[in-house]
Amino acid sequence: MSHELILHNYDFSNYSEKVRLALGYKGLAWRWVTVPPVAPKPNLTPLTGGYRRTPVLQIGADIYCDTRLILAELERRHPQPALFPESTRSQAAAIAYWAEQQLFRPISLYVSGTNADVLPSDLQADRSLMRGLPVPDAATVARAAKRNAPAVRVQIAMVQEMLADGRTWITGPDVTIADFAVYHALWFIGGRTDRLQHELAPHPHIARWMDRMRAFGHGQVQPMSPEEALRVARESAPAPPRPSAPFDEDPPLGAGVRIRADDYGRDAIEGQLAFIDRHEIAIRRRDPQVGDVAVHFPRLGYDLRAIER
Ligand SMILES: N[C@@H](CCC(=O)N[C@@H](CS)C(=O)NCC(=O)O)C(=O)O
Repeated sequence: MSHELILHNYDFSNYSEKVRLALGYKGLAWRWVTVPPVAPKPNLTPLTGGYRRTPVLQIGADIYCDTRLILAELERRHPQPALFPESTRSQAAAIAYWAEQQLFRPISLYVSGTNADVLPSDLQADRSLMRGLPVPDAATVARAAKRNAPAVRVQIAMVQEMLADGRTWITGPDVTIADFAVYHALWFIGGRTDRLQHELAPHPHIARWMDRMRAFGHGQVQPMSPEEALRVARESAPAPPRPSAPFDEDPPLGAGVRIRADDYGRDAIEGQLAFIDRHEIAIRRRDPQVGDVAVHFPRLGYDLRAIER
């Protein structure tokens, strides 16, 4: 059974950059499988059961969705150096939530609208459909970029203020998930072109902190084909689940359940509830291409309900 870390990702995906840097920070070896940046993703969905967002971490027949859970799973398997130091754990999670829910969306609209000519031509349409929005024309995309620029500028200044006392990392002396969450949002600004670098230029503390983050690198990475990743899953069995710690309101273990993201990319994944605790939900499912897999999600940010079978 393979315990290689396999990351399904693509180059300009900022959430993937978050995980790639976390792999570098922990000094890990991993395999890179390229997924298409837009749906459909025929070599990914047999593994996830329908989850289409990027990235996804595969370890044998265990599939980890969402970077918040992926970082936690990396920490569980490779605790040092730490991503979740105890003294700042909740503070870091709150800052990471702000970075990914409030800072990143305007950055995404500003950057995508400014770089429309160098991004895949079907990207805007795919992302709008993923959010249940009408497909915009070029003028609408350009207007959205302009409208979101102030929210980007105001929030970049907040990051500069967080670092202004000369601290090394966002919450102080220790690296936390807040650094990775803020970094990948700002990385997206210059990830494709330098047309918006002027937004970062007035902020020397951010520049030095981003240099420190970049220096983590990506660890030791070797490519893998999508077919090989499917074969690894087919030839592996999911790891036995850890003991669960459910709340009274949760469906019972073994129940048929449906889970979906509560924000966007809300494709439903169905299977049997195999594990649940405060932080994680795992669903067991059988797929004609890869056999039994366990698909893992963070609890927060996902909607879980029992289904009639
Ligand atoms: N909460 C998710 C968000 C992931 C996300 O939105 N990723 C973007 C790419 S950077 C995405 O999935 N876009 C659509 C796609 O790649 O299909 C996470 O932390 O993993």
